[in-house]
Amino acid sequence: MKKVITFGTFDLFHIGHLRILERAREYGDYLIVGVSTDALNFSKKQKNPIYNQEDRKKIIHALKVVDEVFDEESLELKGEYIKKHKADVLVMGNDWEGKFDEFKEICEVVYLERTPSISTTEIIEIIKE
Ligand code: C2G
Repeated sequence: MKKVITFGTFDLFHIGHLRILERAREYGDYLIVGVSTDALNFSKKQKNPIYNQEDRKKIIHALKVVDEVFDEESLELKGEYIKKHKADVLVMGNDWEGKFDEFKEICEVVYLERTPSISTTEIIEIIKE
């Protein structure tokens, strides 16, 4: 079985999130998703996500293309997560292009094009206006 792993916050779940998960799943036959905890998100973006980590995980877990979810507690643990889950492929959006090349020693690393014209940040801005 070929296992694929990917990571993200997936706040205010939208079509860009769905598309990357669908495309990630096509790289293997088992998709594992590390969902950033609220604390990790706060440390990255200095703000809390709109949806808490348990709700974000429930949404991701309910998707047909997702087989397993877990808490991504730290960006520094990515190598450990890849090894622990025995992932063959790491998939990330190309906003992270080149950032995870060090893991090419332990698995295949693939960056996929982001879906244009949609992001959680933009959705929040539009609603605020
Ligand atoms: N994404 C996409 N198209 C968009 C928006 C997002 O393909 N229009 C992808 C991102 O490239 C990422 C995934 O969806 O691969 C999740 O995006 P975010 O929730 O923004 O994830 P982020 O906060 O960048 O967390 O360890 C890495 C982090 O956990 C990634």
